[in-house]
Amino acid sequence: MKFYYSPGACSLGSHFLIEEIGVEYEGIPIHIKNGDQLKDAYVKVNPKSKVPAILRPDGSLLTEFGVIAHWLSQTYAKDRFAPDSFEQELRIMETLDYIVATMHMQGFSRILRPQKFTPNEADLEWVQNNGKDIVTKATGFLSTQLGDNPFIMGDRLTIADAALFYTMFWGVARLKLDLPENLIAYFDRMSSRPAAQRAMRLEELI
Ligand SMILES: N[C@@H](CCC(=O)N[C@@H](CS)C(=O)NCC(=O)O)C(=O)O
Repeated sequence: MKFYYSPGACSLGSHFLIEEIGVEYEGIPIHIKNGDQLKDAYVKVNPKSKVPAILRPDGSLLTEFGVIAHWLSQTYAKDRFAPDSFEQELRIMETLDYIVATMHMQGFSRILRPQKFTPNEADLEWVQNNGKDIVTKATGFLSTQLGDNPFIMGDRLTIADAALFYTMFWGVARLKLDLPENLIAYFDRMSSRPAAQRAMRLEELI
């Protein structure tokens, strides 16, 4: 299995999950800061020009964070990640999708890449503030959901934690946003897990 990632990008959440599950893989860095995702060599692999992507043992490519996480967990660690019920499965997907589609794509993207949302230099700060508002609302909601639990879905690790881990890597470690205390403590706990330490070390983030 080949795993395509960019150091510190959302693929960090997939990297964490792969390490947590303990499956064998070859990690291939695609440096977004150098535009590697747009170069022919990678476009041939993934025409979407995005990370994460996984070239599976059968030679087929899988993309999209949530789909990759679902495939990894159900293929390599089914017992550990099996939801207790259909309702719980829905809630895990609901949380993961909110983190990726709203908090990451709508919120953090505006903070980290404001130039993608406006051609006007004068609007960049407005776009970033708009992104901060989206992240503030999302983290407020997720902080309430987390409460005093160790993980976002309660007392066990799920694929939604892989999504919350990479977004909190941005919010806590990289941007040092003013976030709810339980989410900061959550990031500290998650990032000290051996799998997170391995993933961050391989991406040269620590
Ligand atoms: N919907 C995709 C989004 C992936 C995505 O936006 N990845 C970013 C890195 S965090 C990327 O590859 N950006 C490169 C670019 O936009 O040129 C997913 O869920 O995997």
